[in-house]
Amino acid sequence: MSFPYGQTRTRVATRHALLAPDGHVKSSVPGIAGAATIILINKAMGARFAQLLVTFEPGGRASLPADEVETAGYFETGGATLAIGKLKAKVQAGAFFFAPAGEAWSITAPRKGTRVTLFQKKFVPLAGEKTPQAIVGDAAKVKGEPFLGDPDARLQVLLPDVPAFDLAMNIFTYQPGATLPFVETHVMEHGLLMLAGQGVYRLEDAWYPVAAGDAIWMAPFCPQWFVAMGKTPASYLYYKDVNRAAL
Ligand code: UGY
Ligand code: MN
Repeated sequence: MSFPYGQTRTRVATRHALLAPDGHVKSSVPGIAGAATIILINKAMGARFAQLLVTFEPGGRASLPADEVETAGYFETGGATLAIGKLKAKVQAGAFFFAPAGEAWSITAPRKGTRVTLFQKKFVPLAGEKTPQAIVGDAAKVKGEPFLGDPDARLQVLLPDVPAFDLAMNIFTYQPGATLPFVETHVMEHGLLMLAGQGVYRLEDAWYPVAAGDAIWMAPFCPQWFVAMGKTPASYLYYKDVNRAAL
């Protein structure tokens, strides 16, 4: 949707941002071809990770080298062939993956309109822990657990919650009227994509109406809270950095 008179819901503040789809502009990203790629969040914004939204045309591909960057991805629509090192799989909407630092990965043969979110960061090794292994999974097979006891706010933890991983990728689904139980303020940074529904997101001292397609950046210690509104459940995919030393 575009708005007349130069209006938009997009807001980029120093320590948080809301990116509404009407403001998207494509970028050319090395390794990704035959696709519309939107860099939603990166270090130019103040973040320590990148969040990309990639919508493939038929014949498009992403082919990223083995380097110090790790990637967690989620297929929102469509399907493709995914290869991470020696691991190869045909995936569909709802699939997720983790490509560790040091392994090349690719997405090929995408169906038209295949939309993938990528979270990328430089891997921070942990003494005594091996670099995590490649993962391909299906979010539909990951049980949503009640968040802090609330069965109407369910969290699917897509990647293993173990010290070797320095990032998490989760899906949070709220029934209409359900909320984050309190205003969270934490050291972990978030990148978020609204997958379905709508609601209101509090970021620092501002309250934003949000809906499917919106992306949000929350810097470390950005106070945050969400309420799902409307008549259908709201859900979002999000990234957070985890499991590393405070100093
Ligand atoms: O994992 C989290 O910190 C999550 N509860 N935050 C959020 O949904 N904004
Ligand atoms: Mn949080």
